[in-house]
Amino acid sequence: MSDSKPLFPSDVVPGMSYPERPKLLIVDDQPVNIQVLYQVFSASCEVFMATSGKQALEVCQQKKPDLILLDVVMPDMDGIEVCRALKAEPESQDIPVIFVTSQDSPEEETLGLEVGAVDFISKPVNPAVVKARVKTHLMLKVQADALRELASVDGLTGIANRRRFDERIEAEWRACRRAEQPLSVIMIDVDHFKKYNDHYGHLEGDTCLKAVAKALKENEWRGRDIVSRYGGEEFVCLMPETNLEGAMQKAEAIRERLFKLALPHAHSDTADRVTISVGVACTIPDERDLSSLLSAADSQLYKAKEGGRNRVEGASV
Ligand code: GH3
Ligand code: MG
Repeated sequence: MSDSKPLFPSDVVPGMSYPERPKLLIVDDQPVNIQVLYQVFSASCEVFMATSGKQALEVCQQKKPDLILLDVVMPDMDGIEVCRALKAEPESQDIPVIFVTSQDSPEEETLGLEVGAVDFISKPVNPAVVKARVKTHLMLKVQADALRELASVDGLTGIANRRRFDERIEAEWRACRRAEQPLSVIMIDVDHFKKYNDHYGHLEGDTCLKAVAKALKENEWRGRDIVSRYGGEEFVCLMPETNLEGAMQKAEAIRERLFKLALPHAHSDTADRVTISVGVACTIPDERDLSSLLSAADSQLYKAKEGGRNRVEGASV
């Protein structure tokens, strides 16, 4: 039954990149059932297997599969519970889940769809049917990912937008709270930007913002850091598992980099060029609202402005 043809022809949708070997997780407490599905997909997909709900969640965390074929009836944690758990976590909620079930009652199917599954397949599986359905849902996943990506990018500068930042800070607040690690925020505001617009015009203003975004982005960031446009001429960086000292160093490097870029600003009261003021805040997340961290960064930014601009201020909260 197994053939080595890739799941997607190379030209399904121009401009969309489909994974060459999508990662598929097969979950069933009966190894013989896994075997059947393995035969169908081993040639075209990278296949991972789990024989319990708990193991399935572990594999998901480690391997980040593109799609899950999930048995409903399993001892201990059943498929419905596994699906609920996956949909409750931002990291796994977008992975499509297809239930594979031997008892196809409408009630069970309804429950499965309600907890977030995208489809149902009956056992014993028909290889052609399961392959076709998996392919359909993998394609939809790629397209949904592309849309999500588009929705999280700032149109002017091409860096992450506010919406993406809000999502990330919420997730990292929880992650750092669990790990009892510090979370830092760097808030950046262009100095005298109103005068820049007034003097050079709004289009030049836009070009300047693009250059600032590029300079920010080009710093060396760690994997979980994000640089985003917070709104107008304000930018914000998120640095998980980074203490105040580390974030202050980064902030100072950013300020200096922009200064050295020497974008002329003839009407700035601060320098002969475009400068930024930077506010840094760091905390170990707890039961407080994450807005406490953002308003602390904002206060530090205000302090930097008051203190003469083109400078960095920071505090732990
Ligand atoms: P300060 O040094 O105190 O930050 O002064 P400022 O002039 O930078 O601050 P203010 O908040 O008074 O003005 C911000 C200006 O940024 C006003 C607004 O027109 C401009 N601005 C906001 N978004 C954009 C944008 O997308 N493009 C352009 N060109 N200008 C923008
Ligand atoms: Mg400003």
